[in-house]
Amino acid sequence: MPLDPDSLVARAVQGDRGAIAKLISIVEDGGALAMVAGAALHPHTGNAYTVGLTGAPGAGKSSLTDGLVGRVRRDGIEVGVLAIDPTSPFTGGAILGDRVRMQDHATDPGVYIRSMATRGHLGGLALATPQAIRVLDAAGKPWVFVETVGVGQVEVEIAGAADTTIVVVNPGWGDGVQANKAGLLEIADLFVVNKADRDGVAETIRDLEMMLDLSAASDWRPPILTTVATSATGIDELWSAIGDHRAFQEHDDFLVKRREAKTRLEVEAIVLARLEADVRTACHGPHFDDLVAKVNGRLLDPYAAAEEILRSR
Ligand SMILES: Nc1nc2c(ncn2[C@@H]2O[C@H](COP(=O)(O)OP(=O)(O)OP(=O)(O)O)[C@@H](O)[C@H]2O)c(=O)[nH]1
Ligand SMILES: [Mg+2]
Repeated sequence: MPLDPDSLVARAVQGDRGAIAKLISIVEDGGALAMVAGAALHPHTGNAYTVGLTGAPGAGKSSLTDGLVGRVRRDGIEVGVLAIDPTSPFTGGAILGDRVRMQDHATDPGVYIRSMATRGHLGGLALATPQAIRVLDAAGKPWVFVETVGVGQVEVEIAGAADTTIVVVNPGWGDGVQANKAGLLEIADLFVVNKADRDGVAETIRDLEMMLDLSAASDWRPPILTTVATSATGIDELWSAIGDHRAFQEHDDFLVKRREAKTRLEVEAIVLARLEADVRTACHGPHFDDLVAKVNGRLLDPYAAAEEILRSR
């Protein structure tokens, strides 16, 4: 298959799965080709509605996504799924068998499922994910689900960048201090207490309600739903709650403003990544070594050394 981004984009727009796969690999790799592909993609985007699902490892994000995909497909709507896996060094586009429990949909031409891992380039997954979403958007998927493990800051940010963000918890979530609780509370548009077949559902709902009471008032109070993903219980209600949140945002320009804020953050992150790359280049090599030696020899102070680097860029 030719690597020319323009022809890849033209084919992806027609729904060509090979071209979609190739383009996602290109944006996942980052680099010069990713920039060319991004430019070619951009005019074809802006139609997809994105739903982020995040939560602790094993909370049931993939099972819920699987249920939602099934629900969406019953209406004949096409859907794309990105499973972001920061723990894996690379995927080569392979579906991570166990992590993505969506084998049912693997042969459905209306569903495109892909897992993504960082390749260690600047900006990493935080910059690659919105570009991969744009590939699926350009390919005509009206809905894109993005699953991330809500452990690190970056993953929470990726999930929070969606149009609707679902935070998946399990009974017992309120017990003890958990990393990122506040971060997850902040990005949630909807809470799902999954594994509701286990004990402690009512307490978890009560804890969540209390935390919501304490957080700053806003126009949308995240509803708390309960599901048993393994038996598809509560999936219809979840899909309808997603629809409610979408309708709420599409009224009164909330979605337009949210996407504007997201674009602002994305462009800022790209600038930051480029500047970071510049810093790495500037703080490397014989000139830099020489300045460090001078600082250590008390011939120069660290600020003067930094000044010289910035001046000689
Ligand atoms: N009892 C019970 N088990 C569930 C439920 N939902 C998911 N599971 C099980 O929990 C395990 C993890 O489910 P996944 O859907 O892979 O969870 P995940 O959040 O995607 O996991 P990671 O991607 O690895 O972080 C699997 O063994 C599921 O079968 C549920 O509602 N009840
Ligand atoms: Mg998963």
